[in-house]
Amino acid sequence: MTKQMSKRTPAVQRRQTQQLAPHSGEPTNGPLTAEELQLAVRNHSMPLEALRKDITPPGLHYLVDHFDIPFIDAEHWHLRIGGAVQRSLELSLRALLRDPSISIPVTLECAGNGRSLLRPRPLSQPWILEGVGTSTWTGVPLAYLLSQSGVDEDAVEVVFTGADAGIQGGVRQQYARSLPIAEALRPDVVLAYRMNGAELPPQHGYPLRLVVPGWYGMASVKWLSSIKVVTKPFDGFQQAVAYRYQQDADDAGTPVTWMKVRSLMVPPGVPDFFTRRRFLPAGPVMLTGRAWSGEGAVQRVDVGIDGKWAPAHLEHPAAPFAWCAWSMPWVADPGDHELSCRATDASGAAQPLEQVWNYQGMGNNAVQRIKVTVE
Ligand SMILES: Nc1nc2c(c(=O)[nH]1)N[C@H]1C(S)=C(S)[C@@H](COP(=O)(O)O)O[C@H]1N2
Ligand SMILES: [Mo]
Repeated sequence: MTKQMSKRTPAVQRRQTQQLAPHSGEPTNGPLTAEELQLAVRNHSMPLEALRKDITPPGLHYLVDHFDIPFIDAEHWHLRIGGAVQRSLELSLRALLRDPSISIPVTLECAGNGRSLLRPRPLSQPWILEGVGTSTWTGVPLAYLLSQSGVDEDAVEVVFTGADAGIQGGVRQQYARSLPIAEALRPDVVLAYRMNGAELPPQHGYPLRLVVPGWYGMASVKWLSSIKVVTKPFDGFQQAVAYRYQQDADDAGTPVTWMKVRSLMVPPGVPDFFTRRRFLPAGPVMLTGRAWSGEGAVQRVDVGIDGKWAPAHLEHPAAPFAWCAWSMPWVADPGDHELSCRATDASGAAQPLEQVWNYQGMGNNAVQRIKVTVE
């Protein structure tokens, strides 16, 4: 096994993977650590009651910044497009604002969403279930700019580098990710300068970010400083080491790409402050939520009441890569109950009832379970 892995894993990548363990720690069943708390308060999630809205209201969209937020002076900022292109470009924000633009509602979800529910728990940003949000992104289609620069025939990927820098897994880096050329040329991949009609907030990538509809959030590079077309697959840390489905630290694994199918429910009733257990009166209640998938449109959502499943009513999404609303009436009878929801997409994939574990805690789309007390 080790031999086979070393054949598939470049030496530099293996060295980086080995460095991952001492810096982030082995998965644990122990209590939440101070480091996880520190990450959790910087990188906030979306309160589940915001699932009521098609578009997540300002400030409630989830947030993940690996390093520090770079505060960029847009007057002096330029986007560089180069590498395997016919014409290198250097564009100011003012120039980009004059280019053709699109506005597109997109549901973004962090690939680590659900991580802290895994047993054992991979140590990183300790998402529970709410690492998600939907915004309308406005900006220039990436394909338009790539057509302006002209892409060489032997191009295989496009590398996006952010202005934020730091150290992860012992490796000093600027946050950078790549996309296969075919994905980069999709008409709906956008270089966004507006979020829900307003200027991009500093924490969401001002002055310009990439948005890749359907992919987990790590692909949507914020604070873009350069775009480079390359003729060999990119092997930067966030591509080759982080964001992989691995069984252990030495497993080269497979890359994290499209969002898996998931549904979430607005917890009904009111919460207890400390435990967040839900309390509601007996009688009819409308259970509602949202569902999405990057791998194929959501086709059904089933709602489970104490393990008995029934299909929910499903609405059409506002756009192909925006979540859709679902609802199901329930007559709550007194006592303790467990509510859950489970989506199935056009690829035939359904959310698992039990966890599917991996070393980095990626793509845990196991069904949500909500404990309620009906009074
Ligand atoms: N430059 C840069 N881009 C980034 C990140 C980052 O740390 N730096 N985080 C990524 C991750 S892991 C996610 S899930 C999304 C989060 O986007 P949001 O904070 O706007 O919700 O941004 C991605 N783009
Ligand atoms: Mo993420």
